Amino acid sequence: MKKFFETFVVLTLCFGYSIWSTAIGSNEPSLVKISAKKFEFTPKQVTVKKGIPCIIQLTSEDRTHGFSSPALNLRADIAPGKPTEIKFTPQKAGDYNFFCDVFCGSGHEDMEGKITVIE
Ligand SMILES: [Cu+2]
Repeated sequence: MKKFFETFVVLTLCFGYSIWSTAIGSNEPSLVKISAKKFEFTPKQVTVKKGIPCIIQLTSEDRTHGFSSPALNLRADIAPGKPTEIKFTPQKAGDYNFFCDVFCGSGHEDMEGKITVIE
């Protein structure tokens, strides 16, 4: 009977802890920083987790750029000296392209990157 009780206590603690840590973990959005300059994004590739809220913090090192990912329904202007945040929760695993949609000079067309959403 004592053994049973001990097992019960241990299981309750483990189970309780896993629920608690899951709840804490999912409340905290992951922060992804992307910086833009002529004519590239740094980093060019970021990975986020499906179902976990995510904040993309965009900064520009030179002039106004754009950030657009139509497949994820994300779009923002990135003005220099003013970080822009986009909050979203990825719903589906996959690769999603993003690009600059504010013409910033010759080379603008190559300004792109990829968001990878993993399960
Ligand atoms: Cu551009």
